Amino acid sequence: MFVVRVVNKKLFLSNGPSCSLSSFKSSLSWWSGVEMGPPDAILGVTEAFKKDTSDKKMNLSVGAYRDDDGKPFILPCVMKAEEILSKKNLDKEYAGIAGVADFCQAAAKLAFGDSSPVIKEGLNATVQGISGTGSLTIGAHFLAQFFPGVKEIYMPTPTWGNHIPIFKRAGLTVKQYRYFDPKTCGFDFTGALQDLAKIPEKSIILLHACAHNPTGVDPKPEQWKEMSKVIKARNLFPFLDMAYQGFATGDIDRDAFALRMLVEDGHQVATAQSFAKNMGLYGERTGAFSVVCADKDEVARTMSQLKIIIRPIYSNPPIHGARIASTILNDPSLRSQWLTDIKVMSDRINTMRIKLKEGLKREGSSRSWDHITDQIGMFCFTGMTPDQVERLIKEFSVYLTKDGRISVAGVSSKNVDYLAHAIHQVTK
Ligand code: CBA
Repeated sequence: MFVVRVVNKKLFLSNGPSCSLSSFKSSLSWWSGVEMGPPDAILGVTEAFKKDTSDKKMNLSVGAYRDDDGKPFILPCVMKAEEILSKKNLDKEYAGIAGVADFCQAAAKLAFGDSSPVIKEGLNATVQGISGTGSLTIGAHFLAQFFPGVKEIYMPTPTWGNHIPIFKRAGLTVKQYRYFDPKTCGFDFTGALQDLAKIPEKSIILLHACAHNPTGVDPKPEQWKEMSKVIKARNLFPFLDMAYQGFATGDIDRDAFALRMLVEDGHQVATAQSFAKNMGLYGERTGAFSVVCADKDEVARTMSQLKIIIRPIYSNPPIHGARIASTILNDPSLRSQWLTDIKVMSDRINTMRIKLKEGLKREGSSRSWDHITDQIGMFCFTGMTPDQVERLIKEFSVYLTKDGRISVAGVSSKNVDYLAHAIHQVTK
């Protein structure tokens, strides 16, 4: 066996001559068969944006809130929570495998509601996750291992691109149901109901709890109720991705309607929460996965298995974001500041929707852009084609995903007119 040492970029093998790393033949490398992968459909756009030198450039790809100066926004409630935390001189010890306990309980209460029987009777098995993505991943692995029905998950068409690999990699088969109607740029209620009614019994259905990504189109409460009936009739297991609570309507309780209604209807649900958007804790990676159990014994058994899933992946989650979120959620005055902060963000997004629509009219666009103001949440699914998107990027330095989605949260009163002009130029 060779002993390999690298000194000054030279590779030394104890039983042979030394050779330079740069002259190392690629055919001899372990990694010569690694093919170049495509850039991420969403995060890859930001990489291209960064290289653009235009002073007019706009990054409307990733769902990240910006203030009206186009700057990242630290929520005032988060700044106050950080002050409180720094005065506490807390240590940096590991959290338990399931995360910061106060945070987990506060997150579950936020999703299900304080008065929910799930909370009152302690029927939630909740663990902290690495933001929404990590929480979905824990859930996906749990379902892949323990879901007693069909190991198939049905997702809306379209859905957030990352849903598909998250669930596939966990071992579930990913299938789809109709959701968005390109003709109306709205919810395809009839198509969705027809498809749900055909899903094999005892399968899993993925639902966006609110502010559907990428379409910005949510079912109305009465449509949710109809869907709940079909989900019940087919005996499906609903898994709700709740990445935008507060961002759809500016009201955290209204945005929890679908989840709470499903629970009231007797569905045993799972949910993945993210605090990236509604607390602006993007890089802190703060989230939670909850699954509703029948009794406390089931909760204990489920918690034990969730911990077994988490331990080999990352042992235990980061503590800082969870402490911030828990401080905000558990302190009445910070919590009310948070509700104001959310409203500020969602109101600004709505103002940008109105201004963009007005701008397109002013530009002379004869198209209907009503969906810009009808859709909700961070995104607008504009209906632009991939060719039009390409022109927007190349000719106007306006960066967005190929599916025509724009993050309205990235538009400001300073560039909304430029955006309207650019969109009109490529769509007229
Ligand atoms: N679920 C949905 C429906 C999402 O849109 C996102 C974020 C997440 C995960 C989960 P996180 O792990 O950061 O908590 O979010 N989606 C994006 O905002 C972006 O953050 C988006 O632009 O689509 C992303 O990662 O793609």
